[in-house]
Amino acid sequence: MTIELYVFPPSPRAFKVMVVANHLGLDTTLRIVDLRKGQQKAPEYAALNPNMRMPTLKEGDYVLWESNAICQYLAQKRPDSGLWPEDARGRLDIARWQFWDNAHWDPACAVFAFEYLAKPLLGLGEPDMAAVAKGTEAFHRVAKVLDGQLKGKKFVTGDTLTLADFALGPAMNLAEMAHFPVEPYGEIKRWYRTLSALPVWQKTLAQCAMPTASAA
Ligand SMILES: N[C@@H](CCC(=O)N[C@@H](CS)C(=O)NCC(=O)O)C(=O)O
Repeated sequence: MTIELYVFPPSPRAFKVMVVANHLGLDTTLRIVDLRKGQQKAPEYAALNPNMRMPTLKEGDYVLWESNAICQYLAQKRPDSGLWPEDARGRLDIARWQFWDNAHWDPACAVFAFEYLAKPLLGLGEPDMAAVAKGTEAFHRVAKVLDGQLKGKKFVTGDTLTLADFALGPAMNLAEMAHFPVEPYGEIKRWYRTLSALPVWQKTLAQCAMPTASAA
């Protein structure tokens, strides 16, 4: 049975589930939810995801939302991948970074994505520099934590690629375009260079090019 992924591909939260599915070699069908057209608010979609946000996974009658939960669901289909190990402490180490993503990293990055990318895309006017200044403070606070964690490690939890990298890396796809103040963080930049050099990362980026108006 194919796994349906409801996504707006330009979003890092869509990229996150798409890159994990690609890495695992899972058979998926992408269903485009065009946020520019408000398709997340369509009654059929809201019936799947009452938050009226994407991504959402559907496999037969089973429906799951929240990108990091979707990544866990996908990874448990390929236990040998190492993305989501069986041992409790290894798994919790990764889950801790997924929670940290939701609570701290994603919201810090989202300020820049909203001000510099979503606003022009949705015709919402100029960036609010007061919001950017507040976001810059929040970004430095979290970036210091991630940069420190990455010292002496190839990936977030050690030398193995896990769901922690797939949770935190996708936001960095926007770093340059959305002016993330990432310059002082050499470890984050080195880690992201490694991720973005993965063939599966490049393949997913190519899939995530902005859907045209007729693609929905
Ligand atoms: N914590 C959620 C966040 C989902 C989310 O905020 N998605 C945004 C796009 S990046 C969305 O669909 N927004 C539509 C809206 O706010 O109307 C996840 O990781 O899945």
